[in-house]
Amino acid sequence: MGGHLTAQFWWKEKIARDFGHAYKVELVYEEKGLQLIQIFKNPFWGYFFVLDGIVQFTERDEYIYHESITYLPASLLPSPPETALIIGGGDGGVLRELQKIPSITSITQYEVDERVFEICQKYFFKISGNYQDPKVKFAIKDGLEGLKNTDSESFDLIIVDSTDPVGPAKTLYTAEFYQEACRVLKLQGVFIQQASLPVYFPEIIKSAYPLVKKSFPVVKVARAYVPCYGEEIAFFVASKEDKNWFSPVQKFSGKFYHPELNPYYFSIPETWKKILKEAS
Ligand code: AG3
Repeated sequence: MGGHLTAQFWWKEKIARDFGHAYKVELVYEEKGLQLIQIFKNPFWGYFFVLDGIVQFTERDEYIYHESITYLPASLLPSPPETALIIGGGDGGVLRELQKIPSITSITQYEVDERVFEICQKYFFKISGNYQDPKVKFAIKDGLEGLKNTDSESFDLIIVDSTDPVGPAKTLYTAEFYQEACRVLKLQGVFIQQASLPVYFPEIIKSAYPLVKKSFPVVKVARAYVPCYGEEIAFFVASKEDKNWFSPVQKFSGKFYHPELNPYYFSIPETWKKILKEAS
């Protein structure tokens, strides 16, 4: 019989001093390196992946996040995307979605934490794209370092799929990073970066928003509800020219995303507008 002795306990992502988002779990794997990596198993969410105490994705709803961060920026391009850069994304979820886009000819990826990549390939191979694909150039590298060694106007899409700016991801929310990202973005390209959960962690979006705005001519804030985060997640969507935000030029459809959702992503509540106003 498949009986096992792993103990169940309540694990929580700490949100505030007096509040956490709790899951009843079994610990599947844990390792402390560049980041604390934890994999838990929960009957409702399936296996889920945690970095430095922050939930990154669950098997049950990762497609909502990965489709959003891929198709939303891709939908805004005047012609089908060919070249893409992923920064972070070591679980391979963004890669998987990009590989479904037939026009893509080249995908470059910089992931800073080799162990995130290796462990996800082992435990989450089902959600990962294919790293053997000859279109994929993958390197273990800090995203900012990677950008510095990249020619100007190289990419149609830049997708920054990192954890919140607490550990090694801090360099991805700096003025220098945004300047470099803007430099390597094609004139008609689109940049997207997850900006955490504004209702829970407004200080993240407040400190980064002015820096994004300083580097990119056009900056929008988008939102998506990814249930396992317990709150709406924000994205910075930035470009060098204005876009038709509500009516996408490129039409993609996934399990969650479809073109008519663009007005939803780009409509933010007054409370978020206030946060953005306080930021500038
Ligand atoms: N990265 C964004 C997770 C951040 C969520 N923040 C939080 N739970 N406080 C997801 C990586 C998936 N490829």
